[in-house]
Amino acid sequence: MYRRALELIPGGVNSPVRAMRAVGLDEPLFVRRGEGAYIEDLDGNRYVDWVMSWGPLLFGHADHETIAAVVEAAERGTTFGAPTEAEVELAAEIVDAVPSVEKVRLVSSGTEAAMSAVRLARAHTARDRILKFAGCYHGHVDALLASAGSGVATLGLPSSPGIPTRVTEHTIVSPYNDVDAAAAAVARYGEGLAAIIVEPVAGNMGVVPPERGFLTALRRLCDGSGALLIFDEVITGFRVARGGAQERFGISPDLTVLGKIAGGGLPLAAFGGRSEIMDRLAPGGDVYQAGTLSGNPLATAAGLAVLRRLRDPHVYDELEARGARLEAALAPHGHVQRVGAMATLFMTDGPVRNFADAQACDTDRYGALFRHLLAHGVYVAPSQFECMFVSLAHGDEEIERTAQALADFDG
Ligand code: KE4
Repeated sequence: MYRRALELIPGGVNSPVRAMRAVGLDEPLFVRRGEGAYIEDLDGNRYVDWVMSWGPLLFGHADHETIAAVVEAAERGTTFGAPTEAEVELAAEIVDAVPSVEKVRLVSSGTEAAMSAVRLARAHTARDRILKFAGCYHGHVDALLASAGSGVATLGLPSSPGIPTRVTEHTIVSPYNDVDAAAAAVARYGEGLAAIIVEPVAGNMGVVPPERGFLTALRRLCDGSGALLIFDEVITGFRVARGGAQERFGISPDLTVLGKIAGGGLPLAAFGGRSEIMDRLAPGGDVYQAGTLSGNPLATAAGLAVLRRLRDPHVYDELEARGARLEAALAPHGHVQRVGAMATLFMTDGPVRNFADAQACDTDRYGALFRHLLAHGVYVAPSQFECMFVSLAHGDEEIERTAQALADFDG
């Protein structure tokens, strides 16, 4: 199947990390089905799945309530390109859950949501510059695919061919968890700064929690410079708390980017914030943003089937308890960093405070760990720089299987 895929799809995959090259495999896993905390490959092998499609599946694969809602919606049509009641209901769930969001626009991917939030911030402030943090990923947006130049807080360099340098010249890249560097960047570029965008708990360099005072400092730097604070909560939204990291840490951003869990596993993402900012969007405002499948009836049905269940606070007690049990199982095998139901086992003595620390991990050893766990029926992220995602489908049995496979690895 991979040979056939390679003839038809670049690299045989529709997203690079799936190729599993970062963990030393020359052939990726092809999944036939998922069920609860498990996936099954084309050869019928079953694995405890800690990737869970990179975060969307808080109730596990093929969760019955979600499937039933999608089937019921599909029987009434799959897309209309016109407003539906479900879009309004999903918007209401998001507004009710996420403290800083008064209005929300639904889109189809996290990339689209981040791109739109940046455009809106630039319009609202009539400024061009964006400050982002090395190791944070906000989708493959031209302006945000910028890596740090030499030095600490520098104008970004395109991190991919095909991106004009004049696009990333407006992007400043600073080290995560470094308040002084961020303050220096704002002091140097602040008058032209439209926004600071940050993963409030970083997930794309492995789990790197914000150190005490980091998010508060970013809020203060935005207030002092007139820039907007954008929280990219595509991973953390509805995961680290019902109201995301902004609820957990008590910091209020100006715009929030959401995805993954918000769509219940279907293609849906969103961006939202105060009405005075969001109302700049077309058609009422002059900032253009659009999408054929935005608010798609199947995705909104899946999102509603999930988000409505998150009103039960026991959900987060359970996620925290299971996350803690996973952390205890991982701890003897490396340096673990966890926030709620997202964790990473780093091949280092730790701590991992930023991207440089993460890059210093023994990625060869992580690759060996990945291959060993896969051979023992446990599927973790095929990259050291990703998360393990705990769901309500992961119980003691799945954690025990993982602990046993890990014990064999060290043996
Ligand atoms: P998508 O465009 O992939 O839906 O979302 C982009 C995005 C935005 N913001 C954050 C914080 C994200 O983590 C992501 C996407 N996450 C990656 C894995 N960490 C998706 C996996 C992939 O690229 O295949």
